[in-house]
Amino acid sequence: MTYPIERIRSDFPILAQEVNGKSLVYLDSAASAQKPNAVIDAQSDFYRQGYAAVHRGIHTLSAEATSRMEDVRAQAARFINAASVDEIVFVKGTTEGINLVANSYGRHFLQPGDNLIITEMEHHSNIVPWQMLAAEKQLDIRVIPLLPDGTLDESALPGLIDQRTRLLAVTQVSNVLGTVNPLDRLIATARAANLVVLVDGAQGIMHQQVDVQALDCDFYVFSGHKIYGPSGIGILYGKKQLLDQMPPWEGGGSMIRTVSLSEGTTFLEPPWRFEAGSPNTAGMIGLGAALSYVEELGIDRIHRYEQGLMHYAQEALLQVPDLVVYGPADRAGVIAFNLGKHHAYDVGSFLDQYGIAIRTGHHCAMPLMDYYQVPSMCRASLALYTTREDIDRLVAGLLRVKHLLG
Ligand code: 7TS
Repeated sequence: MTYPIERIRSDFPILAQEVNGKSLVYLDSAASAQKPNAVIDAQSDFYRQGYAAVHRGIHTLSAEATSRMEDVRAQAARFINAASVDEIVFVKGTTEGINLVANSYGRHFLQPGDNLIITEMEHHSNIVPWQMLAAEKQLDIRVIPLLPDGTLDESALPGLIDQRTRLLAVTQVSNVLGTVNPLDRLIATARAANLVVLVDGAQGIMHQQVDVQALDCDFYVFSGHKIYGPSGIGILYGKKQLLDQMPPWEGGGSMIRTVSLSEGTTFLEPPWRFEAGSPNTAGMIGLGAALSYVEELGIDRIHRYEQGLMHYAQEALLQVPDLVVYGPADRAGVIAFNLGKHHAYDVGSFLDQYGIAIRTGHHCAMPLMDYYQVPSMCRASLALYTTREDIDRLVAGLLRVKHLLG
């Protein structure tokens, strides 16, 4: 069956607009993806017809909103093949999910003198929470280094692990290089040493099938807004036996069993123990619609389409003189580059004038910029609605910038 790109594009109303007098070429989906009507409508219908506070209500709208929230939890569990719906915690996004693990699991189970392992390609949100924890608990952070081709030096991992290593936190896909990390091998090595493994799925979830049981990771985190859902909602998957042992991170309503001023508080079981306060219910409903949208199209089909497009982009970009592309040939979703010695901001600003939206800067991966010894990079990212015409416009835009700037 051919990939229904025209129909797909018509599902995303924003793509039809002009920016700076040119039809929009949106190549910034890795930062945040656009939303299909199904997501926009699910949220606005909820606000128009179904909105009420969850958990606390006896009235019909409240009970229905609660059951819709729990339906999305079950849907998310199926989407990543979690063993149980109780393993799905609603969070604001990847950043909050990682902070939850660092503050709950990390603070409770890691002891001064312990160490944990990250990689040189992590997004700041999979670095900074661990640095904050390390400072508080006197932990050592060890780093799997990059190789010049933008892959991880896997061979370094066994040498980083010792008796005091407790945890490995690694991204599934680099948000800058598009490197798809060999999670199966990294996790096998970590498992053999009894490490707990957290996978940052922010750039992985939308490009390929994820099966947390097959991966055998302990935690997997992703953001709704990168998989065509709303911002402000995400999922933390945690293995039940770990979540069960973890103390709450934030306290408040909806996460307690009893509260007594004299005897203190008892907490609900996971996942609710980790969901203090009134949640982003509309966001959850939008996320459910987004996961349904992706499921209906088929993640394997999306994967094949995007892979074909990526090959096309890699070939097409060869036409641009002095373009330096970072990262391995085998990549998912993103392609980072610099145009000669020109600053990425200059290149991005020119492209914006032509209606082409890319991301420029350090991409919240300053250690990776340090590795390549550049202050910034340009990054184009692909999504299920990206076309060859978008790539052609990018190439033509870059050729024009090159002509103008020299
Ligand atoms: N991890 C990775 C690998 C990411 O790419 C991002 C966001 C995050 C974590 C944080 O996700 P959040 O939803 O909690 O913000 N990445 C990007 C990006 O590449 N450009 O803008 C945001």
